[in-house]
Amino acid sequence: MIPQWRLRARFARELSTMYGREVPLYTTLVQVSEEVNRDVVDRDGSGAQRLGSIDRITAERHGAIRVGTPAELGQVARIFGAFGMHPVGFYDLRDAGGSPVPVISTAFRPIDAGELARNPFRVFTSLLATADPRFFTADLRARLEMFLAGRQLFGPELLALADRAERDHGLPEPEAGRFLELAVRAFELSTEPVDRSWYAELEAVSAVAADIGGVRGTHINHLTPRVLDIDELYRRMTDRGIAMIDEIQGPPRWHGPDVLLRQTSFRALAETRTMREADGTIGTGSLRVRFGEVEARGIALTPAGRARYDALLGEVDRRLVATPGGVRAEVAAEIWEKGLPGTEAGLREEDLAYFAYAVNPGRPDGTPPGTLAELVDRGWVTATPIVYEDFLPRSAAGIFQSNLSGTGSRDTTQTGADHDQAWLAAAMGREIHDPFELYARERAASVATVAAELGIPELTDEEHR
Ligand code: OOG
Ligand code: NI
Repeated sequence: MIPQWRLRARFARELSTMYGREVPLYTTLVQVSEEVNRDVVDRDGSGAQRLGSIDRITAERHGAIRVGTPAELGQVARIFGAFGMHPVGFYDLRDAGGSPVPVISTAFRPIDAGELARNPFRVFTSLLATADPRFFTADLRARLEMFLAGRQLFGPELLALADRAERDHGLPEPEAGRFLELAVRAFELSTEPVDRSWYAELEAVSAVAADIGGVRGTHINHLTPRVLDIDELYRRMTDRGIAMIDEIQGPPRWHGPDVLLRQTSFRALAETRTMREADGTIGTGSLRVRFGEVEARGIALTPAGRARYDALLGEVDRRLVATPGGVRAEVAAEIWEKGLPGTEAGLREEDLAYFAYAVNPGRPDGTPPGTLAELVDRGWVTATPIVYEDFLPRSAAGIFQSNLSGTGSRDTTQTGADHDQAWLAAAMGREIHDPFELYARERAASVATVAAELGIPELTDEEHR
């Protein structure tokens, strides 16, 4: 029996091979990321691995896909469920940032610490909001939903193997190999001709709507390796003459600990595609739908830390409006120095970030103190940061937007369709986990272990609530 985590690791590896074959610039991105990671480990030693082992980081990827209907999303959930990847978090990109995208999203990923350490593969998954009248007129919506209802993204054999793997927590060979082959193929770019006028009609609303509803398949639209120094990666890619998007999304470079997530990407490349013309003849055209992204991950923030992050972003925006010509990265770094503690200890003391606790093998003798803060201060217990495993709505919108050819159109006199997390969960028939709860659970479990080992039954992470 091949356990789910091995299936997941193979899935990530095989998708990466497929994507690298089809989008060679992605392979360059992976190579440069690996070079940077080696250099950072040489430079910083074990400190470089404070947020995950180099083995985890080298294998670490996220991908993104987009689907058109709740039924398709439900099938995606079954396939990812087979790999031990569960929906976490809710992202509404219809209002995020300057040019809105007609999707709501979640991310499929492992949810417990052991599984994440084995292989953290995650897929950001977006559902087209066909019912949102700001984007789709009643007529276009009806034709779009008809088109979507008539396609099949995943065949019965793939889905049956997925259900079996999820139920049995793995698959024997040769079924495992067959399952992986079908799963990878389902996320390749289809070679079927694209109906040019249908695609163009949707593109006028949003390039994302066309990418989802203008074709008869889904596809991985980017894969993202993890890098330990994203500023250095950005420099090296630019030195090679590769045009990256203008900015690194997320927190600025600063002297304090890495928190949350920083991302950047190269723009989608024009790829030749076969097109069906209005008169039925087959021609060629070119579409920009696949790109490459890279990310650096930091410490997961608590709700208070996240509120602080959002407030700091707002302050950066206001300052840039008030003083035009400012460089975002510089303004942001300056605001961050004042707005966020510059050390892990500071983040912990203000309960802005999550840490996992463990008894220090070299702890002192005597009677341990009774609070987590004192236990850490006096060397009884270590606090290791918990990695942020999720996404950021504003960064995600930025990644989407930087890859859109036009701004699309939106009727702002209409009221948006009411799609919240509960709606999305019901649409796919699965619970959506709350990221904060997952991090809090990991912290609480670590504290419970410390309490048991040190014989302090009353010790909890209460001081952090
Ligand atoms: C997803 C964009 C979001 C990220 O890393 O924030 C994303 C998409 O383009 O479909 O992947
Ligand atoms: Ni991404």
